[in-house]
Amino acid sequence: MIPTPPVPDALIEAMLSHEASIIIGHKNPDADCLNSQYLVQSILHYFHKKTLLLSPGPFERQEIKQFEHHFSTAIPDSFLKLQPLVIIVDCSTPDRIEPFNEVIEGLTVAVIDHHAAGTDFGDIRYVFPKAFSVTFLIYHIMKKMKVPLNAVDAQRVLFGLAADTGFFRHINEGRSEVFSMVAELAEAGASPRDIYQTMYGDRSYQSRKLLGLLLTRTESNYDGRLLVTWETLEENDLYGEAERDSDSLYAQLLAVKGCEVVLYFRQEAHLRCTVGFRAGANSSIDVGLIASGLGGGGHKKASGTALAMELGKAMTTVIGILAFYLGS
Ligand SMILES: [Mn+2]
Repeated sequence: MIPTPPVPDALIEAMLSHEASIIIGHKNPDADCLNSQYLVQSILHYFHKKTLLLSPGPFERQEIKQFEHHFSTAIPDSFLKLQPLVIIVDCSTPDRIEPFNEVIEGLTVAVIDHHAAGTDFGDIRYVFPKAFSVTFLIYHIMKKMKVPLNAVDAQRVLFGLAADTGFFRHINEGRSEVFSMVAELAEAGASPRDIYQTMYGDRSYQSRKLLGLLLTRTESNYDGRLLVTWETLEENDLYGEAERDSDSLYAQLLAVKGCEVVLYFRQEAHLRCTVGFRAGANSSIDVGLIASGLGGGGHKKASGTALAMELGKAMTTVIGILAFYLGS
């Protein structure tokens, strides 16, 4: 196992000494981010503190739509007057919480995160890149603060862990601490089966058609070491975010023998493309580094960025950069 660093005393003191807290997650929230926000709220409610969940959204993806109504998009003046503590989760750079980064100026900021790259921002930091999810770190906070674990919170911790590990399949040997935690969560009432269904089930017929289309058009580069697929603006408009199942797409393409990196381009507007990067388990290529060089970010095996380019240009540019790592 890899030991988790102790929870900073300053974080606990700040949570207990502030009457109110604003809990912020990154834009384009995922399951780890949202569940982390809920868990921090649970801890603070246990201590009878006031909380505000804040998210830049959007909540278009199928698996998170249902949570949108819990999250505010602005901070009421009455709440700001309480001089709240700001707790930012799952976020490695302040621009990921725009437009809230300006509103919170002057307040004490705590950051709980597990990204390797990023900016050293915030007054109090509990950041451990080797944690598989932020919910994993928050469970440590709950234990340290002696907050009892109920079934709902156990499910949230497990959901974040499952989401950020591709349902545990990205975990290598020597990480028994994760499974010790899973045992405790299961004992407290968390259901891996229900989380699996939420993550991979309940998909529309259209989403399978889109997956088929993206697999069919995939192009192979550098002797099959790089696989590239894309979605045009028209397709992006037609299928929308709700039908997207990137995790399944990446899993299928990374399963190809010899494939080291998968790129998934999506044209979102005339001059805006997003690029998703995934690296295979045995690849030494750090796609987090490549994405951060392009103004994005993420992890060693999974990252993303957005480029102000049309699709063809974005593809040529990024494939060209990959030549440096894969080209012969
Ligand atoms: Mn995360």
